[in-house]
Amino acid sequence: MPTDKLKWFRDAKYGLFIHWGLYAIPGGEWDGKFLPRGTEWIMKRLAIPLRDYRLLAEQFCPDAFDPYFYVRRAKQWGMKYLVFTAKHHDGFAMFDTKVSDYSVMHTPYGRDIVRQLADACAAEGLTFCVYYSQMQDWEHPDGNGNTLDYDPEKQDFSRYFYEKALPQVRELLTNYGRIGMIWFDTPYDMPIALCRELADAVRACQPDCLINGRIGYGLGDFREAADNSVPLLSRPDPWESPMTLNRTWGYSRRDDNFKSPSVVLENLTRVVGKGGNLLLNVGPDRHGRIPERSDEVLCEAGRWLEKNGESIYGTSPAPDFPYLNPWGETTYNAQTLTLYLHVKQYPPAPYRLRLLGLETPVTDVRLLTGEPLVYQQSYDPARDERRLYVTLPEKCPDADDTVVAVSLAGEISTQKL
Ligand code: JFZ
Repeated sequence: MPTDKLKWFRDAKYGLFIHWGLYAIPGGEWDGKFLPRGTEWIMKRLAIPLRDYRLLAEQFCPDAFDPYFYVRRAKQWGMKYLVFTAKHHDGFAMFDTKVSDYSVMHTPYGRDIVRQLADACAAEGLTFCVYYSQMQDWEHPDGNGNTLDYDPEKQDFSRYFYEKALPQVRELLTNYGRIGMIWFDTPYDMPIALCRELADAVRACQPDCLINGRIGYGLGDFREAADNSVPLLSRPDPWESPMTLNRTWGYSRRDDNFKSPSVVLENLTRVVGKGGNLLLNVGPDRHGRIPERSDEVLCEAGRWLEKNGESIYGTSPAPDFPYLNPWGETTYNAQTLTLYLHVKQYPPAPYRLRLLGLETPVTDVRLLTGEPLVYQQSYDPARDERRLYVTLPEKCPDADDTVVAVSLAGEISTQKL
């Protein structure tokens, strides 16, 4: 069955997104102007002509880039796959491509970044995936998006598609070993026939390579949520939420609005509880260094995952409960019949947690660390209300997220309001 190829993705839960390209060099600043978010869009947003922007290639020489550092950190942070921007909207290839000179091979650095990351992932056992901007390309005369240097009236999108996008996608899927997923983006109004041709090319090269939802028209293998967004309801089919730690995907010299470890974990448990994966982004600087604050935040979240991973990996979509829980989120393991309560807002004395609407009988409640907890499950027939009360220890065990494991007597079911 073709659905099997999604298994690694379903189990992964947490991935590392890396936006890195020429835009890391200006880092959001150009000629005294500053871009507060989305620094990878600097060429377009600050209307930089291609002849000026492409000079950045002459400066590309990341002296601190170490693919093994990225890959080992991703593992330490608890992530199971890595998605790297092989080519973003600016059109610059971070890999060795035969169809264009606009690539990392024509920089002082001169070495294939995708190759090094692919090899490091293979050696370290992390699933390697590539991001490829299939529609927007601000370098090719016929790519979408560059209306400053090129006249849209004279553009022939299919020429760009057959000359650059399609052959580059084939290169990526042919020359770098197993690719777990290809991450397309901003399909806009790309003709559906070309989207189909692109998907067919991917499948012909690597039938098991997943295609994300942003190829458009539902041609992907799973759905991509809107950027930095968490759906309200649980979904049974696999999906992914791309998010960034601050307010930009590419490196920014000034943006230090980093999420705290506890907010990262809140997003992770929310997304995972609803059946999705969190794809969390870092933007390395011109040297290839990951911003220090990103590293700190992800290391702390990683330490939490090392202790509490059971409540994340291997879980299934948690059912929707009839009420929002003021204390936090829930995740669920359908194999072990365990419901995990992620307590972010620790209740004040008498340290009692309430969960409404759980129908399944509970057989045991304990902290993930093993400590048994006193609980009480009741049904009020007059109100048709099911309640579970759990008494937590007086001292909060983990301020970021204390996990309570609730063992159930059977498959979970919840009340609907
Ligand atoms: C796109 C890119 O333009 C951006 O630079 C970055 O790579 C990001 C991951 O993806 O931006 C989007 C795409 C989709 C939405 C928002 C921003 N969306 O659906 O809300």
